[in-house]
Amino acid sequence: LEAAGLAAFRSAEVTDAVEAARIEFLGLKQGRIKAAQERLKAVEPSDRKAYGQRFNAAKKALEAAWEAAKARVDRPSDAASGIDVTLPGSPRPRLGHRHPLTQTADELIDLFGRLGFGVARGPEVEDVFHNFEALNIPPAHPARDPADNFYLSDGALLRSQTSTIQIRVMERQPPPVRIVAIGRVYRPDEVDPTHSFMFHQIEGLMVDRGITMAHLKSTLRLFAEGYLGRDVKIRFRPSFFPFTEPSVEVDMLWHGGDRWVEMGGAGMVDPNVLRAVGYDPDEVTGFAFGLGVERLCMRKHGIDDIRQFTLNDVRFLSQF
Ligand code: FA5
Repeated sequence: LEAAGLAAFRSAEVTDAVEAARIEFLGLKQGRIKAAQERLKAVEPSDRKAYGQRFNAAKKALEAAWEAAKARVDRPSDAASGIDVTLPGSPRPRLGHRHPLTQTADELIDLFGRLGFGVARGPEVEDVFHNFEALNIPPAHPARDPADNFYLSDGALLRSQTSTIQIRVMERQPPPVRIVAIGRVYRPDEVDPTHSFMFHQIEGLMVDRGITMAHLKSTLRLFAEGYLGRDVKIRFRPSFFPFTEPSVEVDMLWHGGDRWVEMGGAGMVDPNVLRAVGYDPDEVTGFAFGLGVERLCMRKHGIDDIRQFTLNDVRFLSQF
């Protein structure tokens, strides 16, 4: 009896099995120990002492085995929990970090912050008024073409440029204004190493009395030197945007490179735009610019394909 009981408690690996063994051997009503105790009455008086001693020892041993089994299943052994404590410690998990574009955005905001620019935001789902109308883009203008925009419904679309934020900021506050805004924009462009259907722009806007192209150029030069280094050159090429007049394309050349690279557009805020938000173009003037964030990041880090930013390849991401 004792040997059978000990074996039952030792082999029990879960609480239910321990309890089953307890009931079989130590149960107060039908347990085998109880039955053995009953049999004590029938033992010849001469043998009773020896039988009693043997009985007590067995009972004690089984009770101890029960306690041990309970302790064992309550706190599973390392083997039962699948942990091998004899293995060497695992290597420290590698720390993640922010996406290169997030790092770039933070850096740009910091640089413009030092030039006195605050930060603005605007919605990615825009209405036709903020994306076109207030930006002096009339209804028949080709920039509104459904083939060049992601329309969601009749009056709503995914913004195609961060210039929408210029309007939202000026609607909210009177001049002077000095802000930058970074955000996603969407265009059904064909994807290639330098074009994506979703990318980021950093928009800048400064409106005050007496703002000129000279302020625009020196702001962008200070920014370019801060971001890419002292030896960077910037160049303005005449261009056209409905919301600026005059308008320029901003090119940059650096580190003795042999090629000017287009970074974005800029210009003096068109008087029609100032009027659309209730500013008086006879009182204030302003400049605005919009630069491609991916392009800036790619130039700085020598990234040759814009698709890398969204592939989520850790071998790429871990380099930043
Ligand atoms: C604009 O979007 C104007 N809103 C910029 C502007 C702002 C002009 C304020 C005047 C005043 P543009 O379409 O050229 O301009 O785009 C600006 C920059 O965004 C480009 O120079 C380029 O760096 C980036 N860009 C444009 N299309 C893509 C694309 N498909 N993928 C990645 N970057 C792009």
